[in-house]
Amino acid sequence: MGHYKSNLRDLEFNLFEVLKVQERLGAGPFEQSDEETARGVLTELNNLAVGPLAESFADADRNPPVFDPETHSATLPESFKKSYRAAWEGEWYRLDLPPELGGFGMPSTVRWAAYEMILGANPALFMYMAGPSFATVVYRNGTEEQKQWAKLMIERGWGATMVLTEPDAGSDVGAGRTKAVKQEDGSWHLEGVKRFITSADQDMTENIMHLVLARPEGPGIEPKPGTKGLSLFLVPKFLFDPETGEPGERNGAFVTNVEHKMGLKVSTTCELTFGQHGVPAKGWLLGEVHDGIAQMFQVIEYARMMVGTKAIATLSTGYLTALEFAKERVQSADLTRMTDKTAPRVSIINHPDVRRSLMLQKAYAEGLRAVYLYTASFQDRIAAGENTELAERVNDLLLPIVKGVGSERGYELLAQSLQTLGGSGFLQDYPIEQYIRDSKIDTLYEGTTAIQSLDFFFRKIVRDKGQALAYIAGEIQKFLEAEGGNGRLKEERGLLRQALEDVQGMLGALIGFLTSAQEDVRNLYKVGQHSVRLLMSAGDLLVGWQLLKQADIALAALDNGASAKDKPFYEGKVAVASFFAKSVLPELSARRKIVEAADNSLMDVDEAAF
Ligand code: ST9
Ligand code: FAD
Repeated sequence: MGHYKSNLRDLEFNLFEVLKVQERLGAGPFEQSDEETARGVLTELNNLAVGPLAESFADADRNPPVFDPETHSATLPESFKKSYRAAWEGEWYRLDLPPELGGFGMPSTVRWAAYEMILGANPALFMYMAGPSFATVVYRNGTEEQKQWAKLMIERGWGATMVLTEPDAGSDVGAGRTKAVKQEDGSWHLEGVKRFITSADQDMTENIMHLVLARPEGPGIEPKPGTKGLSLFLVPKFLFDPETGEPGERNGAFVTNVEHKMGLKVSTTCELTFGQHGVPAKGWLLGEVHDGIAQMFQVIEYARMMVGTKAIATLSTGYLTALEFAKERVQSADLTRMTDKTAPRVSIINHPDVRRSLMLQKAYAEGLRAVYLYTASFQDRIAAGENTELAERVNDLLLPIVKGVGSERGYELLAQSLQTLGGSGFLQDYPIEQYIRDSKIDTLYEGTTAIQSLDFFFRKIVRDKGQALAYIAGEIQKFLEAEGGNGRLKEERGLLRQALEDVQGMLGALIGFLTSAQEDVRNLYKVGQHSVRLLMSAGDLLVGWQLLKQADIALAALDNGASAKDKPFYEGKVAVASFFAKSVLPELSARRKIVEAADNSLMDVDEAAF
């Protein structure tokens, strides 16, 4: 058995008992699938994930890729390649493809539930499988010829990358300087250095298609500053026969370094240099429109969902590892008999503090899972053409929560998973230390937490004129008014009502600062000081709501005489919802007070005084 502990029961609960995805299957874009196929996909991927995919997780960490600067190539460990082959040969990448590219027509909810298991078992493996998924973006935006390339990318199993970051352009993508000079044959020559590019070299696929943001130059092209002046170019590692895809000459995009990292070591993080090794780096403008940042955001939105799901998947396996340990490890007497030196020693799950920590881990692991699957349910609505405009807005609003809150809480709570194991948690005998190292990246790439919080406030709330947010607040309100659970969990509903008011209060304060910035522009600093607090609080509100919604369903299942096997599962749902409402949601009132009392003294502190 590998390291990975999946939670298939909870995934199925979310999909079939909470979101009721079966009602969507068999119709419209999901015509090809039914409940049995969906359950079959989950079961098969579960077996694959806990088995062959998880198998190389530790080995590939201890024996990371080797970079050869002479040949500009990275060699991956054999154990990892074996896991990759197992995933590839199962053709699981087809889950992500539309039917016209050979996909299964499976809804986003089922897909992300399935991906959670791959991401929990071996996240880098999922990332190396980006080729077919990125090909769909090429297909959607490309010329007729590029649509054919997209098909070749899938058929021939190429790798793919997203190439934005440069040494001086990280969060600020618009500061990028890599340029693309137009050639007479319609192609472009790229020049510049990109940094931190995931999967930019590996020895598992015959070719790699780089999706590169660069500044176009040439006759008739007006330079524009910032992100709006960037275009998206397709730059293959090897030039290829456009009919067959057969790789030919080496293109001039060379990996010039592979970083040594804290974690996620088997995922190559590369410096990628264009046009500086005596060979031009040929690229082709995607779709012949200079709209690179909008095109790249189609990839970024997917990747942000992936990063959040990866973090939540890792927290879940961390929690289940801690739980198993806590049931077995015997240490100390029960607290009520602490003075009795002859009292029997108990397993540590009996200690109140261990319970508190485990229940908090469970709350975020299961609550955040519910949040990402709820988000995916709006992607299902978009695909089904159901109230598309609103569904897009809500999906957009929720993405920074999935990515920003998922990654922050995942990392924070994994420290608690490790703590549960005591000193043993610090050892490489258990996977949690690697989980922590591998998941730290989730708060950083695809937009740091601060960037997510600014996106959440300025773009997803203010620019949206609060429409998506009003929808979510309305849904929570409806839940509160429905008074489900036959009068049970009343106190918890009151706490949720208060949490909703607190988040609305924080938001009101930030909107006030934004408005008053028209008189004193420095009031914007107050927004900047508290945007992460707002994002994290909105995340807690959603987790609290989703857990209570699940508790209602669990109570009904218990009332209907749940099986002996299911009883503890449903009881756990009620317990965790109550625990979270009572021990986390009240914190939001204090956070609201902090936000409402915001001033700019922090901004007045001299740099030398830090
Ligand atoms: C990275 C990659 O970090 C890490 C992981 C790689 C993994 C790769 C593989 C993953 C996939 C694998 C799939 C495998 C599947 C296998 C299946 C197996 C079974 N939403 O606000 P403005 C656009 S990559 C949508 O003025 P600034 C929009 O077009 C590096 N669009 O921005 C907008 O125009 P308009 C990641 C958005 O001030 C335009 O941008 N790096 C959004 O110029 C300008 O907007 C980052 O993420 C949005 N939320 O620039 C950078 N926002 O307004 C982080 C903007 O007219 N920095 N647009 O609509 C940012 O995000 C900055 O906020 C900024 C600011 C760059 C956007
Ligand atoms: P900076 O932008 O310099 O940020 C430093 C700090 O300042 C952060 O805490 C940040 O939150 C804060 N900060 C910056 N601007 C603001 C602001 N306006 N307001 C508030 N705080 C701010 N990039 C790709 O293009 N493709 C990839 O495949 C890819 N993979 C990666 C893999 C790894 C392992 C790593 C480490 C990075 C990868 N990246 C990739 C790059 C990644 O997206 C960037 O590292 C990230 O966007 C942050 O940029 P930066 O590292 O330059 O940090």
